[in-house]
Amino acid sequence: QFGYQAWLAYHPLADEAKREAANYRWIASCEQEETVQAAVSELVRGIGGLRGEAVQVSKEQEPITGKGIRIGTFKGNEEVRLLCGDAVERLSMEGFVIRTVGDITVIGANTSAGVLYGAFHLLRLLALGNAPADSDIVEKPANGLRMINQWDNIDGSIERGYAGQSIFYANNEISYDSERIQDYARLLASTSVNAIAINNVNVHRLETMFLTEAYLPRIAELAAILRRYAIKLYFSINFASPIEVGGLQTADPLDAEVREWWKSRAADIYAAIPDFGGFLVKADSENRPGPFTYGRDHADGANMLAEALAPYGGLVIWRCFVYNCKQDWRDRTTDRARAAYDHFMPLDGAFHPNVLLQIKNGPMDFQVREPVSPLLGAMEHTNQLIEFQITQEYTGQQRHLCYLVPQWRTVLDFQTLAQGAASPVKRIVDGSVYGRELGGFAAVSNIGSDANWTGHPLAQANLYGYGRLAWNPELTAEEIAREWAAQAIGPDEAVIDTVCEMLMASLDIYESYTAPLGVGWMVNPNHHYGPNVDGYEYDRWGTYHFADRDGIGVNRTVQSGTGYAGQYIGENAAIYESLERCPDELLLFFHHVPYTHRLHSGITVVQHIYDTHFDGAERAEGLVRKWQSLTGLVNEELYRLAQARFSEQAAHAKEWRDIINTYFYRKSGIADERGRTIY
Ligand code: BDP
Repeated sequence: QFGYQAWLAYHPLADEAKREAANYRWIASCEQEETVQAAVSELVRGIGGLRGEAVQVSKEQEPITGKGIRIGTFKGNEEVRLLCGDAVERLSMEGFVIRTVGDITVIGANTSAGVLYGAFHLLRLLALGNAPADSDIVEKPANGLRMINQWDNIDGSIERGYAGQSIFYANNEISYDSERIQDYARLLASTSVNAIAINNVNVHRLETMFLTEAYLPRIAELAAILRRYAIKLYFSINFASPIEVGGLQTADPLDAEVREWWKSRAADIYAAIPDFGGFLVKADSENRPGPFTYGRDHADGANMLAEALAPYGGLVIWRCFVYNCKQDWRDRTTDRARAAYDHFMPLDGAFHPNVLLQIKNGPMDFQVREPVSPLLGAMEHTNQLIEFQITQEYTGQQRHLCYLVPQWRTVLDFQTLAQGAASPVKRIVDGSVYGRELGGFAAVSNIGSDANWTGHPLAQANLYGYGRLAWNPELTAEEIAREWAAQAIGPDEAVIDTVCEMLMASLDIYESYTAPLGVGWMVNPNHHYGPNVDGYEYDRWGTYHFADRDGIGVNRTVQSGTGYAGQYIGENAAIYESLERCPDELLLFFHHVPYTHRLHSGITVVQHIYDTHFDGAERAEGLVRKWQSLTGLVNEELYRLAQARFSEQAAHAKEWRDIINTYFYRKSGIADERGRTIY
């Protein structure tokens, strides 16, 4: 079956020179430590697959001849340390060295995690045929925390999951196939992920009990599988646990009994899982309990938990997705886009050192196009994690192709102007702009029990790309696409070119036939799939386009709108505030304009809507033809699976086109300049 091995498929190398580069005869390691051993087994598996011949594992003492690998930590393997030379001095905790010394390639690191990353790095180079004959590589991750959030529920369902059921739970039990979890851990670790929160941020009744004896032993077993791959386990907690689990009268974060209760829960958890990562918390959001109930703020809530976890080195990851989901649009200060900043900016500096704020990439909710959250970069004295959504809730639900790495790159490269022009989002979240020790990436996973993990086989590229960017946000979307395609699909250059072209075009195609000019939200309520222009327009979720017969868009200016544009720093605020300067792709996010308003591109807003929707649907059809050109060139199952999705996408893109175009034609009464049929 195609896809289970994903980018760790290790297709045999056909090219003679590339095979020669992978021609290792032996691997030597003298450490029993489990993560070092995991690294050794990965090398055995990977090199064996690439060269189609088994590689021998050897103990350090044996005489070894021919080309081989020595691998280990500097502390545990003297030989490795010596071979790594002065690179040893330059390494961070998770970094690694790969060096060729004669016949030997040495992989060395300060920690076993670094050793594992080094092994995966070498394997990637070999699989891509990029391994230099003379390696002298020193790598370290840009971000300390590289986290995955599972939105899995204990009943086996996954909130916003599009690839089957949970691999962690079934029938209201923690229930899993250890091998599958291990393979997931391998996939994650190979891209650099080092943390995972194992349950949905919306914590239901049974998951609230995770911090009790009823569940901890089983969770500890999960943690043990993940630990081997250097991944720390976290779970999401329910802020009202003291009441729901502890039988207390209150969950008030300033109540002494409540604080004690959390401290003893932390003691229990760490007794079961000594390296437990910490808590992920969604509070006072979409009907979840939180500190507001007690008249306390989010720093009070987070700090209470932080105090309980601090003695063990645990972290509190506190989400900033806090807004009023029952708002009244007539009150302009309740603009949902403003909410995270309004709630959290005043608390800058109030959080304990082991708290990180997890901030969605945009101010709304993972739309195909949003501006960058103005909270990123605004809080000088607070640790920040950026949150992406790998699962394609609003971007085609893994039925449409939508390669998200280009979107993430745009976000990461955005200049916040926090400290002048050298403060892009990537430097904010890695902690370097404000000299913060903790920071990084979090993202909602897109996997499930489907044999190929992600449903749409090409959606694997998003999971892969996420981890790669978390390690190195300088990698381009194109490089990452090529890496994924070559490793997952195979080494045929023509195939790789076609697949990359499709991946690289996909975000723009999807944006074209869905929501125009940054307006977002034209989807069916609840499940969020398919076009529905007014789906959210007249309810209280705060997600509006304000289209009427005269115009469209949300006025978020300071001068006459909600004031949201003013949350940005300096020139950014000025650009978004100005109708003339605001970039086209975000125009309707910041301004309400007549349909006849001319964009920088020279065409009117309504004509832009028509053009992009015709064009997007056509290009979706083009994806079907592109994929057909790969008939017989890729694995049959892969071909069939993707083909079905591309056909569905093309059909649904037409539906999007027709519904959106018809809506705006009837609202505006303005005909398509090019005379195409709109009903
Ligand atoms: C939204 C999802 C919802 C999540 C929420 C969140 O629709 O299912 O619970 O985000 O991030 O995108 O908490």
